[in-house]
Amino acid sequence: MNAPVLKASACPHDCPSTCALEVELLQDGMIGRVRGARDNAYTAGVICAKVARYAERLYHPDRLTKPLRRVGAKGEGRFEEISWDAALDAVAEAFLKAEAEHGAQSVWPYHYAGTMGLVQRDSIHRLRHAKGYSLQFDTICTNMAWTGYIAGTGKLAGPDPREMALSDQIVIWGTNPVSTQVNVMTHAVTARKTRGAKIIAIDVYPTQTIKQADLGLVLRPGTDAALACAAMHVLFRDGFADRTYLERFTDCPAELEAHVATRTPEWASAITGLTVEEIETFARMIGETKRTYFRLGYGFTRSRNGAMSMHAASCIAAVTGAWQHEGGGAFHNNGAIYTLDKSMIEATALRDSSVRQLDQSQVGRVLTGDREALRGGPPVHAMLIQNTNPVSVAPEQELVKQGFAREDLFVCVHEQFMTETAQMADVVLPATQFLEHDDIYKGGGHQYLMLGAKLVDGPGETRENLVVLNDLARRLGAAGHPGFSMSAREHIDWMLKASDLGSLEEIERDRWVDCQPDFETAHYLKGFAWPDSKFRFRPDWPKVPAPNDGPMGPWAEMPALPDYWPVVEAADETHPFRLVTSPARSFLNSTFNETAGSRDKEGRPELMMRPEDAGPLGLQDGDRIRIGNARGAVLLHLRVTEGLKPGVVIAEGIWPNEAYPDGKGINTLTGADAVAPYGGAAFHDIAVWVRKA
Ligand SMILES: Nc1nc2c(c(=O)[nH]1)N[C@H]1C(S)=C(S)[C@@H](COP(=O)(O)OP(=O)(O)OC[C@H]3O[C@@H](n4cnc5c(=O)[nH]c(N)nc54)[C@H](O)[C@@H]3O)O[C@H]1N2
Ligand SMILES: Nc1nc2c(c(=O)[nH]1)N[C@H]1C(S)=C(S)[C@@H](COP(=O)(O)OP(=O)(O)OC[C@H]3O[C@@H](n4cnc5c(=O)[nH]c(N)nc54)[C@H](O)[C@@H]3O)O[C@H]1N2
Ligand code: SF4
Ligand SMILES: [Mo]
Repeated sequence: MNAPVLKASACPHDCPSTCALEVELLQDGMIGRVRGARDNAYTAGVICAKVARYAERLYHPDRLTKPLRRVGAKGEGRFEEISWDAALDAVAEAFLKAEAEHGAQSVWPYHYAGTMGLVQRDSIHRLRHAKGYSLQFDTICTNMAWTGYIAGTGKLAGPDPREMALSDQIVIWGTNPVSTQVNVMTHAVTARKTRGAKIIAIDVYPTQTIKQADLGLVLRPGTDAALACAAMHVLFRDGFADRTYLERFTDCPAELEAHVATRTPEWASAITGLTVEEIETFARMIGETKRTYFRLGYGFTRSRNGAMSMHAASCIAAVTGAWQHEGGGAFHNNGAIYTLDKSMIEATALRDSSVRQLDQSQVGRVLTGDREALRGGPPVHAMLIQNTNPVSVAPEQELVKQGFAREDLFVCVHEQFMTETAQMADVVLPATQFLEHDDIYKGGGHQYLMLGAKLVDGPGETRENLVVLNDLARRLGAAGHPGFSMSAREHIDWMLKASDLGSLEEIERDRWVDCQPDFETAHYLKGFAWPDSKFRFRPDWPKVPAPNDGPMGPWAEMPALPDYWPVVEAADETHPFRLVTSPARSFLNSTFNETAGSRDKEGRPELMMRPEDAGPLGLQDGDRIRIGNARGAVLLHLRVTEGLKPGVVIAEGIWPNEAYPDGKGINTLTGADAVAPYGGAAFHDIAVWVRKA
């Protein structure tokens, strides 16, 4: 038998690793194993198990293959097959009707990052802008993390992530890379093996990453800024602060030093639940190791004080001057290194900034007519949804479900599977998967721009996002923009050329473009990205560059300097537990929870609780329990787990709602209130009660 042909691709999923892939193409035209590209310096041959077995998802018997129209009641799940023409006509008719009766802003195209491909993910904006439909304010994932990081540095970029392998110490903070971005571990473990580097991990429960660390700190949710301030206290106190660096590169070192003088390890211990000794050890390890790389994740920012926590953690590297050293500094995401011209994909010239921006995380409030969420405009009457599954992943799930059940709302969902959002739709369109269409991807957790070319045909009548949008635009009389007449390959070529990053032909040959800035730029050795070139210990929070109209949430009350800001949803007598909804290793948000390989590994929806908390409630391992708050209640099973902090409970994964005995998913409990200063959803900041069911 001939050996399979290996084809290059890139992982399309919403994961900072954006792995460079090698896909086996078998004799019969099917795909075999998927591997990490060995010659890609960041992927370095390693990918996660769920993508290695991608054939399971590509050839899944439940793939949508035909356009469908609802025949039963809303959400009942009864559909009939129709032709593409009939389906697109129905969508266009509903959109034109909504526009005629309630104005263009009553149509809300809604999307997210189920694919991270720049063409297939972001082409929906072209239709939005061409028609003047409502804008989407993206809040579900990155706001607190990005704002918090930029508050200090002025820019969303940092030291080359490959330098982790050259570091003497890696602090993995508020991310669980063993589960969520495996390549961080590759480089951290290389540093451990080759240079004896230490790995420090900080989380709210004993994750696999914590278990692999030399120092694993388990603290109370939402208290990271207290740990950061106490660490800085010790660094100043014990002579570890780099005063020359501070004078030259930071805005107000003396003020910071005076401020953290009262943020003692004892103070932080009472807030974080860590021992004074743990805090002292952590600070000393950082002080004694100049070449420390802070790999700051998203997890610890999904709290109402999340932007403050991110900023506080990034400040530590400025106090020790770690930024100066190869293998040192603080990294979160490399978004700002890619200077891509997306004007053709998104028709940015047609964007009307007077159009309202509706908050993606508040989709429940928007669809149930909350006036503030509607920004004073008309109700939403029609939606096109691509690459996201809000009925499962969005907060305030009870409102989301009520909203999607509205008889006067028309919903078209373009999907690969019959998700719980697709089940609520009027028209469902079958979508291709990444190996079935062309696209281009940029790594958030590294510095490559990568091509993922079409390798196989999609099943049945599946179509890619771009084609659906172009066809809809023609039916809606909006196809004048040249972007609506281009294929994905033409878009990629146009964008690369306009951005001065080569061409389609070149990236097809080379597979990726390494966009890493030079050492001095990446380490901010020519200064930070503010007018005065200084790192900001004292951010101007309402002026940190942000993607939306202006500050929101209780931003005016944010402390001026790094500090613990007690605005979390605190436990009280009625809600004595703090719930964190961490990612599951075998799922990726709601993706892969349709594949047996992933579901079998995850088991069932469970709540982790320490034995000392379970005992007084009369609860035992495996018990059916109910957890709840004012937003609703969820039924699941108890997993008694050692190593948690008192009063902290963890539910891993976004399981489908139907995996819970009463159909209510974990996001029944999460809130959609906008987090300061630029919005965002506090998925790990929830107070709940727990009872035997
Ligand atoms: N397997 C898997 N991989 C994924 C995902 C997934 O669902 N599953 N999701 C993808 C997506 S969309 C994203 S944005 C990235 C996110 O990737 P990461 O940057 O890793 O962030 P999170 O996955 O949100 O959370 C990581 C960890 O933060 C912890 N955490 C929660 N609250 C706190 C806190 O207050 N303090 C501290 N120190 N830790 C806290 C959680 O327990 C969790 O272990 O991962 C992507 N990769
Ligand atoms: N409780 C809780 N909730 C959370 C989180 C949490 O930690 N806890 N994390 C939040 C975070 S960080 C995020 S980013 C969100 C993400 O939540 P979602 O945006 O829903 O993310 P995914 O599950 O990655 O992708 C959604 C869908 O995109 C579809 N899709 C993939 N590729 C394509 C394509 O090419 N075309 C079309 N039409 N569809 C495609 C997939 O089939 C999948 O059903 O969830 C958030 N929700
Ligand atoms: S680790 Fe992330 S980017 Fe890499 S293959 Fe897995 S999901 Fe894709
Ligand atoms: Mo995310």
